[in-house]
Amino acid sequence: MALTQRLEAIYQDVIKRNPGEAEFHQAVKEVLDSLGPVFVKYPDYAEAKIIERICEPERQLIFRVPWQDDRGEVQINRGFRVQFNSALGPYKGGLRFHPSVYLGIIKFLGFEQIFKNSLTGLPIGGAKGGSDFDPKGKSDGEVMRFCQSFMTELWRIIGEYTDVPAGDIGVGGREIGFMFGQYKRLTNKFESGVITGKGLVYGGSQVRTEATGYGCVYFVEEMLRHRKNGLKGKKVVVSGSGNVAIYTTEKVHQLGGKVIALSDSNGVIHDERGLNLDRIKILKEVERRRIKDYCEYHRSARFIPNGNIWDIPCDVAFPSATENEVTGKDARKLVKNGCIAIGEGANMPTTPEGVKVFIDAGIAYGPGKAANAGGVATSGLEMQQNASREAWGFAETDAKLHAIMRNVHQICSEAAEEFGSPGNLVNGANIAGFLKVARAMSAQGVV
Ligand code: NDP
Ligand code: 2IT
Repeated sequence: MALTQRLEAIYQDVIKRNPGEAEFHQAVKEVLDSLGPVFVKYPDYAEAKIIERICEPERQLIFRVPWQDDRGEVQINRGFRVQFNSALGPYKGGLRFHPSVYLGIIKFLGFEQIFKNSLTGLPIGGAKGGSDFDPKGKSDGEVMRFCQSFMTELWRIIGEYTDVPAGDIGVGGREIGFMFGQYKRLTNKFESGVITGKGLVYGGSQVRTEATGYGCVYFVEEMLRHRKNGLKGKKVVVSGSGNVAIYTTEKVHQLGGKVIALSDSNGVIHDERGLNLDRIKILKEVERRRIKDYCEYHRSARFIPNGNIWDIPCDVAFPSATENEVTGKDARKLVKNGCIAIGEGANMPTTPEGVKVFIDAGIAYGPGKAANAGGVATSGLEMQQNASREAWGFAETDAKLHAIMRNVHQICSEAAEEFGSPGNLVNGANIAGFLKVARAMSAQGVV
């Protein structure tokens, strides 16, 4: 069978075997579309059906999560953990708590995680998990009871050498603490390396909170540096107002750029004079409020209910909320308005049509699996510290994160060049991420 037909057949088979999982199909297609030149150079990988094996998760768990709300009413959610690939190390990837979660979302995220984790250069496999639980509007007690119930199922299949969860949308330091506490009770072990994103007083790593946002900005700065440019003086738009958006904003400000807009699922805040990050941190991290409340404190800012953040002209954009938040139309608008760089803090935030617009326009485009790898990379650094019972300082850990992001950029650029699409970091990330996993899988036999 000709190569393109073979790749198309693999894709059709994925659709057939995983019906109704549109996001998973989308993530697989993007990777398959990059791999043609790899199979020309390495026919052995096609022969050994490496890609077919990568598309099939090694193990998937779906479980009931019952808990009681503050009124004593019983609530039932669904929990997931997809252990996708362990060729490079223990399964590793975050947990997402959001009402939109279903198997197709967890599988797309787990699939992306395989390649992302490979790009970090650290010994970690790929996984993802989560629940359709909505933490919004829940009390601390409700969140704790939910997390304890979730871990009461999950603990059986995780472990320092097996599978190491962390945070994602709706899962931050509070939730990680509750889950670690329950794991400790169930196993009677203080197994630090079983989960990352822990608090600093009980085995967490410096910079993990900041890592995804900082890392994404380091990646964009690197793309711009190669174009003899930088973030200094740039007007920047960041979607979302969660963990990734906040620390993207912080690093952009440190490097001399100005973030003029942020958002949440209710709308957009915009201030051409630049946003005050201290206020945003208080609203979001301490008080757990909505982004529109920012305008109570800053009269020059306006709130645009249900607004489209990509309509706001900017030099650099960081989509940092959720999947498929940048459509083809949005991408055309960004390019038309003079945007020169995109750093994807979120996972798969741009639709395939939007990706094509960015690539065709030749702007600096950092796809999520490369640009947001700093979060999981610093989780890997947390695992290293836990294994050696060390705790590194902030500057030391940040320097390691910075070096990793520069290396991710370099290996993606080199792979893009070597396989015939110089500057195309989508192909570069998919190919560089794939090759390392493929080498490890080949060496480990038919598993
Ligand atoms: P948070 O829960 O801290 O924040 C999520 C933000 O995105 C909120 O502002 C939320 O708004 C918004 N958002 C989420 N879902 C939607 C939606 N369906 N429509 C509109 N807005 C939405 O999550 P993170 O900041 O941790 O994650 C953001 C993105 O970054 C995700 O794609 C995640 O997978 C990715 N990522 C995260 C990493 C990490 O270390 N945390 C690492 C790598 C990638 P609202 O409050 O209104 O829901
Ligand atoms: O998407 C991601 O890379 C994350 N949510 C972080 C995963 C991790 O294990 O730190």
